[in-house]
Amino acid sequence: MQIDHGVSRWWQGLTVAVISMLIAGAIGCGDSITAPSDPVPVAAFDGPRNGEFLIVEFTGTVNEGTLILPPDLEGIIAPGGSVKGRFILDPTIPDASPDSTIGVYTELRPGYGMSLTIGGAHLESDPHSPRFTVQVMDDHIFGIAPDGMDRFGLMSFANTPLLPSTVVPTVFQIFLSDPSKNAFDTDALPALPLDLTAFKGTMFAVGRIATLIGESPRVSVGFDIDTMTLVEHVYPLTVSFYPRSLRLHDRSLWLAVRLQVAATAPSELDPASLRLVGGVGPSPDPPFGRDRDRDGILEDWFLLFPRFGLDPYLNVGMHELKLEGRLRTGELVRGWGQVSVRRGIP
Ligand SMILES: [Ca+2]
Ligand SMILES: [Ca+2]
Repeated sequence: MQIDHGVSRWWQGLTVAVISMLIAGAIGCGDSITAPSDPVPVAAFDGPRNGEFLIVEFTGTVNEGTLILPPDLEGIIAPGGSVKGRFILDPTIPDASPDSTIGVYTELRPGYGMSLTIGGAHLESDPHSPRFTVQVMDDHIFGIAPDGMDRFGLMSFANTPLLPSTVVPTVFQIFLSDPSKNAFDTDALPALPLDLTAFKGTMFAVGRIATLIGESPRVSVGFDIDTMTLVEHVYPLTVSFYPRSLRLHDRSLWLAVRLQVAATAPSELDPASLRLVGGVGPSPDPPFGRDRDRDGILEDWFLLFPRFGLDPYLNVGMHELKLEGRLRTGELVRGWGQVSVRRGIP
């Protein structure tokens, strides 16, 4: 939804004085937030609610290896079928292994993990309680590599059923292997996407979904990885709304938003790119900032969003409103802030 230009002119009369009153809490901030309602479920592979993350997509092909399918997936997955998936990881997560030849980056927070559409079937890391590990081997010596190997591994140990079947694969993994040991020089998380030419060759860029032997019903599907693409680098945004309590159909012209960008100064943000609840853009007036420590860098930004534009998205109760935009360098910023909504003014 775009904001009409005639509406934009309403903003021209707003002065810094008004915004200052707002920031000082002089108007509209009297209502406290009521108890939060049930937490909003994490959207499947839209990423975590509050964290920095990368979204990397891959494509591939079901290979000619062992194929075991439960009856309800017969004909839905077949050799040569297409594979498309993504993984979501935090590029700042620390290495849990002191061994300098292997990096172990384990994610238990909701929203991280990987997903896969294979033929007509779909699988994801558990969106609420993932057990997702990224493994980076650099000249690492282990069972199948007595002379050492470089390898990038993705492993998801807690998964949803492989829909439309009820089978839950315990094994959901991807390995990009380089026996020449040239792919990595350290066990640090590499820049993504990876150059797959470093891993090309028979069985050097493969994935598998499977149940463990003894689990029933059984599934085992192997696939080759053909491409890898970085889709987004997302930074969290801290968002607060003023006022924090709204009435439906309020005649107020605006809702003020205070925002902070983690890991970067808000001046790196492109204010015109911001969209509230997916479609409402801010006033074109320059954001008003606050320099708490008087070092010349604004820590907070205040922007105004047209209040009436939000009504189609609101009903009575607690809401977490999403604010999304881009840094001037192109990365996505995303955050949620709470407002409570009361019945409309008659
Ligand atoms: Ca290590
Ligand atoms: Ca190496």
